[in-house]
Amino acid sequence: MTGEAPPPEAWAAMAADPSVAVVGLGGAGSEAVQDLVGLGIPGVRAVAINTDVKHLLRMGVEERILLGQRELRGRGSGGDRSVVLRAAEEGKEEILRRLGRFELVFLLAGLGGGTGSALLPFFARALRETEALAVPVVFLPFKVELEANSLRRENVEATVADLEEMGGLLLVLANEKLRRFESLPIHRVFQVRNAYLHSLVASLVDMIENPSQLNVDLASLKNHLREAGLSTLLSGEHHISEPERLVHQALSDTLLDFHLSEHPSALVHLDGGANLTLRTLDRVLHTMRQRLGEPERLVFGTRVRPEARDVVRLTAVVGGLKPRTVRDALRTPSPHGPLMAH
Ligand SMILES: Nc1nc2c(ncn2[C@@H]2O[C@H](COP(=O)(O)OP(=O)(O)OP(=O)(O)O)[C@@H](O)[C@H]2O)c(=O)[nH]1
Ligand SMILES: [Mg+2]
Repeated sequence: MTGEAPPPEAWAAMAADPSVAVVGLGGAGSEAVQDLVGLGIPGVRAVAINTDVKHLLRMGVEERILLGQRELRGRGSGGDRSVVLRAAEEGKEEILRRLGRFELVFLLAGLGGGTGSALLPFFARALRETEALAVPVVFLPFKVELEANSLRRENVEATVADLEEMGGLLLVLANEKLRRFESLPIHRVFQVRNAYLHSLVASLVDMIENPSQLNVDLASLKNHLREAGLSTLLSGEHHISEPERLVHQALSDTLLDFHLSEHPSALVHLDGGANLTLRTLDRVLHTMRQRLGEPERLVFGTRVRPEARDVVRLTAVVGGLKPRTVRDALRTPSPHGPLMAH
């Protein structure tokens, strides 16, 4: 045991201590973290880890960690995962000391380069030695980036295989899905994706951080994930008058890639105003059951916040996904050709 329990005077400080971290690994991951912070998630610690010092210096993130200083001299990995893994092994203890104290750690990386692709599964696995629940978030490169580059393709495939094997909660955002925004400038396209990711992260953090009437907390989430296998996170908001549309929006209007198996499971949380009734909850759960094809397990929670007024937010951790999820996403046909072609 670690000494005496803190007295009541210290409880407020304990409650204010961030229990969630969003960690960017490599260039794309760090940029996404920077966007998430810009959009604001109260009480979340932001960290960027990279092998590229110039990129790291550009990041306006609270904690920055440069890995592999001796071997790589801050110049990035050049796509070589093995050199990054050696650096990760050296920095492992220090990073686990910093990250292992959080309850929930989102690990973000764009796959295909050397740094993020190597670090993401490495730290997702290493964090299992701690109390923290690691949630990998991966951005899959555009197909055209992989077609002409076998090193990138290998990096993506190896990372994907590793993450699939680990199971648990995994968010996959395939760049191919962003083609529906192809008339926007490219940096804006990534911002749209990051804003979507922000809404997912914020709704999960809110679900586990704030007490509810029918409570779903971190312990319930961990329990659910133990049984659920490979899982994803969905969320949506809609006017209370149409609970069915709310479910449809969360399940269909998503930038995530996932494939349900015949035996999915779901942990569902509803957050709404004073007019959130049992009838609304029933309608949401009924629609959820229909859409998921009678899930084997359905856990739910609700919270009433009068300030939410007529808007209901649904957060769902859907499990029992087919393990080929990520590879399928990479095979998505590109309907409009390369992003930059005009
Ligand atoms: N820069 C950037 N790349 C993105 C973004 N989203 C997805 N990606 C993809 O992320 C992949 C990996 O690129 P980086 O993040 O730069 O690679 P890295 O992890 O820093 O690895 P190295 O630079 O090789 O050490 C690229 O193939 C992009 O397709 C984004 O928002 N910004
Ligand atoms: Mg890089």
